[in-house]
Amino acid sequence: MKRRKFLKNSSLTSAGILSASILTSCKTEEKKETIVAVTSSIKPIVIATWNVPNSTAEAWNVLKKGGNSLDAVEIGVQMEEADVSNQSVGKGGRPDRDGNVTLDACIMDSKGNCGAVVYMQNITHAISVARKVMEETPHVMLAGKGAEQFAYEQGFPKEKLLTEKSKTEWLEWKKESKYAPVINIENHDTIGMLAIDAEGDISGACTTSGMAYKMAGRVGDSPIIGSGLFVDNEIGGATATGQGEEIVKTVGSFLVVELMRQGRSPQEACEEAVNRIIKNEPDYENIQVGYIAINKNGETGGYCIHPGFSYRVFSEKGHENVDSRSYL
Ligand code: SD4
Repeated sequence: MKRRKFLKNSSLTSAGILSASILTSCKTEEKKETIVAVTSSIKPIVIATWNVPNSTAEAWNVLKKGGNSLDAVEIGVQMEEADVSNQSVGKGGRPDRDGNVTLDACIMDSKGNCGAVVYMQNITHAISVARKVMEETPHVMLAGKGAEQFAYEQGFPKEKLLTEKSKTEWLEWKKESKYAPVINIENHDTIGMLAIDAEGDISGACTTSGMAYKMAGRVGDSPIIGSGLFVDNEIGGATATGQGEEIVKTVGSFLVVELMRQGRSPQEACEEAVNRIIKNEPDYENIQVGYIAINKNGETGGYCIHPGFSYRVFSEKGHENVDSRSYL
């Protein structure tokens, strides 16, 4: 059989959708010609943990103009970092038990490059410092004072992150100093975001102030590549929220992506990753963990231990908040 292949690329539509059709013409020995059309279309999409419509809308704006997924996730999560009413991310975040707001963030692009900052103070846009670590240094992760110093060198302004509201709540907490994170409240709203652009490239970002009233020096899953976030451009991406210790112990986001590589859907992969935590953690009823995932085809999924977790999806089909399925 002789094969001739024709590749036909359509141009970008106004909605930012790139579609490619591969037409394969097969000539049989009997000179009968059959045309097999294989159509694959790349549709930009962005998803994020929790109900963060401003962030997903901002990221979608980048994608619909033909921007790349790395810019989309960075600009998207910056919205939450700057929003002082979100007390789990950036400025306004709840402090550790000593009253210091310390930020963790990481970013990963479609080529497998990544950058992270951990335990960084006084800088609002931890995600952008993480991106600078990725792009401007030979390293993957900078911590504490080193990360802060690097941020100043890159031109980031020094800012006070502890707001009056978070300070008042912390002072109230200090009266008993009981460390008992309230499910879906004190560990709520860490933003993990995944996007696919018109080229089909996937990037992800994750940023948080971590668990409220954590020990000084504590770092969770969110800035750890493979735990709070993982992207493999051939397969898909995953990101996490909730009690970071459990996510780190199971290398959760990497696990979700590897499960998708083995053929699971994003939904099935998130469910299996949560099940692994439950299997090894007798105290799971007092813990919240949520995963979201996206695969190369733009299919999405999410799963968590306790009800109450949701994730935001923005695609050409619209903008919606999806209540995640849960184990309990
Ligand atoms: C952490 N995973 O530091 C983060 C907390 C979180 O929504 O997700 N908050 O463990």
